Amino acid sequence: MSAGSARSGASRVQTRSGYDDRAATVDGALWRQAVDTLEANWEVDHTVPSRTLYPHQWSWDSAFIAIGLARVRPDRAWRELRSLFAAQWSDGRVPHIVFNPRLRPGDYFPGPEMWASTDAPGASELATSGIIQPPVHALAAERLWRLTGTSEAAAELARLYPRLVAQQRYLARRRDVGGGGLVCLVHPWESGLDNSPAWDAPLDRVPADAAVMRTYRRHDTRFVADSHRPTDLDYARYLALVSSYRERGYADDDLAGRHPFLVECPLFNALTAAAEHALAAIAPVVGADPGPHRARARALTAAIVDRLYEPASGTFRPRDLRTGTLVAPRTVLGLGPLILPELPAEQVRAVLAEACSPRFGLAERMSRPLPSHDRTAPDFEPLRYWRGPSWINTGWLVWRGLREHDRPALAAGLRDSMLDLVGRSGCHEYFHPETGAGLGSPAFSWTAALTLDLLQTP
Ligand code: 2M8
Repeated sequence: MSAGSARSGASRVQTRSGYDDRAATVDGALWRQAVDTLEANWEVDHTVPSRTLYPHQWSWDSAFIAIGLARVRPDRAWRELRSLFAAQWSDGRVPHIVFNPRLRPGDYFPGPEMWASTDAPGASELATSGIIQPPVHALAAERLWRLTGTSEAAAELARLYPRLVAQQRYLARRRDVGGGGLVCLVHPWESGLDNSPAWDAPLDRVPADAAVMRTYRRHDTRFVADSHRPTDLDYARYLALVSSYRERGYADDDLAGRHPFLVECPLFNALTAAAEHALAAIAPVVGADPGPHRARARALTAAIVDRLYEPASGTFRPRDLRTGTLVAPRTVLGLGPLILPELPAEQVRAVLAEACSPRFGLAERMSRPLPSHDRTAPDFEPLRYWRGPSWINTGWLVWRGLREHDRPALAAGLRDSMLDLVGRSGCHEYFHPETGAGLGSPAFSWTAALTLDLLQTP
């Protein structure tokens, strides 16, 4: 089915949820499916990424979800952000999972007992994880404000702004382990691209034995084939990293001296800089000075170019602080800096060349969806999670970057490809990068949310 046929059809639609459907003049079936997915995943004060696989609240999922809810239920979008930031720690970190106390133990692994967050100094009273995820929330707040602009929205923004600032301060002050002005990640889960080939080499040095997984019950492989998920050895290493961080109360002092996994990620850092741009836009609304946000965005952009760009290959790649080198794999993480408005022309050209190469296949008319990993690489795996499959959130970020740098034809090609994918296969978590078949959870919230945003942005 072509993009056009996937998106033709209904005029105004009546949704089961009673959501505002004024915008559904085209693309009706897709719109309705996305709206119904979000409705089904709504849980009191937040949206679960998936009822089966991820039944709690996740940090960057909530930001993407708020961007979609802004189109249909701005009240819920603000609620989503409010409930996430209610679990912010006193040092400013926003935990990557906020656990729902109403669920039973075993509904997700690793659950609250493994994280033991409430024992940590400065932690939230709510049970959470102790690690972070990319800070997409300021971007979501800015979008929400722009799309609504009501006095209620201004009040929400005023409440959220100091929390967003504290989140950025945590990243700048506690996580600059490398000393070059960038945020360092201490766990692959912090990147959001858990088993990306980018993390293979740094993760290899984390001592762990896959056999340890016999003592636990993985939750994910009850719902999804083993071959579509991280391996047991990956999980053993993920747990070893959680233990290492937890044992010091999730403190960030002396990470360089003791923590085995330390990486600077181009996507995470680009999103941190994008958050400063969003805060600069928000600041005047709440009576704050945008100047410092602009300065930090500029400094982060310069540090990303300085520390993560390799002129010889023309690529951005994560830096492994344990070796001081850039990792070898060319993954979708390297396209992330395109969202930076002040990315120098040379790097814009380089990222576009990488994206349009056979590795990622970006084009005005795309024959296959954007993969999460270089499809010409020997370790490209079309079914295994972040090692090849196509994801709507990373595609959406690249699409935003293309619009930012005034590439409307490429942006339209990518948008059509994403809408075609969801139109054909549904609101899946991820998609086969060759056939477009749906993979992972079949009712995944950020796919639904960002589909709404794509449909509303011609
Ligand atoms: C995936 O990660 C979680 C751990 O955080 C998992 O595999 O159990 C990732 O895709 C991550 O980016 C996402 O936020 C999370 C929930 O959708 O699932």
